[in-house]
Order: sequence, then structure tokens, then C-alpha cells
Amino acid sequence: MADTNTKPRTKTVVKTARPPLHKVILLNDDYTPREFVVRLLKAEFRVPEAQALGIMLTAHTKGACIVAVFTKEIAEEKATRATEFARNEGYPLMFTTEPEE
Ligand code: TYC
Repeated sequence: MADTNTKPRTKTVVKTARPPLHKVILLNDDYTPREFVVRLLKAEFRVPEAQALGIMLTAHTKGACIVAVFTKEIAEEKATRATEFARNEGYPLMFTTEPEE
């Protein structure tokens, strides 16, 4: 009897899909004081002073700046919390989220 090649010719590679990440974006406005933005970034996003200052200045000069990336739920929760905190203090500061490409 002739030999039969029974070796599989394809390999199955198992890949675990990671949840897509979402960016939290800080938007500029004309009314919120710079010091308040820096204080809020430090308190809500746990970024150090120098990084908070850099994020605030980028939003101030360019109109918007990415603060951090998280899973969808966490990003939305953080953006809402930070926006509400500013609103409670009487400022129009806004944070939004969008999926990372
Ligand atoms: N543009 C504000 C001002 O001149 C400061 C500011 C910076 C506000 C960044 C929002 O995301 C912001 N007082």
C-alpha cells in the first residue's frame, strides 16, 4: 500500500482579541482658568504636575488634547466625571471620548 501523507497543511493560531481602547480628549474653552484645568487633570487622571501642564497647554493652543486611553466604559466614566466636576465648579470645561484607530 502506498504511503499517505496525513500531516495537516494548515496551522490554527489562537489569538485573543483585546477590547478596543478609547481616548479621553480635553477640549479648550475661553472661560475655564488654566490652574483649574491643571488641578482637575491631576486629581481625576492622576497625572503629575508637568504632564498636566503640558496637556492643558496643548488643548489651550491646539483646541484639544488626548489625556489618556482606557477601555470604552472607563473612558466614558472618566470623561463624564471630569466634565461634571468642572460644571459643579461653574466652568464650561468639556471632556469627550472617541475610539482609537
Ligand atoms: N483657554 C483657557 C484660558 O485661556 C484655559 C484652558 C486650557 C481651558 C485648556 C480649557 O482644555 C482647556 N483661560
